[in-house]
Amino acid sequence: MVVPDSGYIRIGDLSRRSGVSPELLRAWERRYGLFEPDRSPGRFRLYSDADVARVQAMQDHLARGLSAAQAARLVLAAPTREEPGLVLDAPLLELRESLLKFDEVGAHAALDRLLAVLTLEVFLRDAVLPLLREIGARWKRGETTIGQEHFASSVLRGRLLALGRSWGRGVGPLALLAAPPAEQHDLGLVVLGLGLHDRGWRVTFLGADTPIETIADTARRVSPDAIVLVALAPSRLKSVLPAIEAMAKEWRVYLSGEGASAGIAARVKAQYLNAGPMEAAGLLAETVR
Ligand code: B12
Repeated sequence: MVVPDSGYIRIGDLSRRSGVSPELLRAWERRYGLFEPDRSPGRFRLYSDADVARVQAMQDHLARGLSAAQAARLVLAAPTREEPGLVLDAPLLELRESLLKFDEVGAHAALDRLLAVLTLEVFLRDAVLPLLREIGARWKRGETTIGQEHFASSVLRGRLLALGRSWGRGVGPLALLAAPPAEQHDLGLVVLGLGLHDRGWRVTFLGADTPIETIADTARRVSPDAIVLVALAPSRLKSVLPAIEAMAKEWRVYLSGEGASAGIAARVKAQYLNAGPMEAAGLLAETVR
């Protein structure tokens, strides 16, 4: 039996901290044995920090499209992270909670803590990207409002762009990064830019919803070593294929994001960057020198 104020939490707190309803938490416990809570003297279930981490891991796997049963198998197979407040877990939970509560100051404090202990690569790969995907998955399930999603992505975007301040400075190869008309998702491009800058590249960032002639015009002005376009839906590339083909005759053009494919890239003689933004930074740095 456990003393209630010894760091253990009740199911309502676990639910509030994770954003998962108590009913679903009980279902995960019953069906998959995801937790084995201790009991308070009053027979209430008491959950530990390791349980909080398990819920978080479960959410990450679900956000990647796994079924609940598959996700639970992976979580149970992973070594338990018993220690609370491990480098990533506590500030990441704090960041997520702050963003969902529209608490900008709290979110920046959590980001400060993460940035103080993580390398840029780990920060982006293990904190920012999984969080964005989780927020997207929650929004799709109706658990997060559009306001929460917009707020979270704008706080994160601002912070990431601040990390990219002066990424145009230096002497390394230059990447021109843009999303074509109607494509609003540019966070992956920002992450790519940070990954490239970390590898000595310079970045000219045009971002979301850029007219295709503007991308070509900018390329003529800055002479990039690579142009990377991102699209999460194929339609946003298909409407501008002739212009991309013309650009690919003069520059090395890479197409990325879920809307790109090897087929589309081949049609316009561009390269298909079949990777997430962090891996893409490594690939580009390897191929373009
Ligand atoms: C933040 C966000 C927004 C923000 C974007 C802010 C910004 N400046 O980027 C706003 C609020 C504007 C937005 C709008 C919309 N969004 Co949105 N959004 C997201 C969210 C939460 C995060 C996106 C993100 O940056 N992820 C980080 C990227 C890097 O990870 P990823 O998405 O898993 O991408 C993979 C690949 O596509 C690839 N990749 C993606 N980008 C890049 C970039 C580079 C350079 C490279 C190399 C690779 C790469 O790498 C990843 C694999 O490792 C996602 C949820 C999610 N799953 O991510 C939804 C999501 C992308 N959005 C979605 C939708 C439906 C919309 C809207 C249509 C909603 C609406 N009805 O208005 C609009 C579309 C607007 C438009 N015309 O573009 C869907 C996309 C479905 C689809 N495939 O088309 C998602 C998946 C949500 C969901 N679960 O349904 N969104």
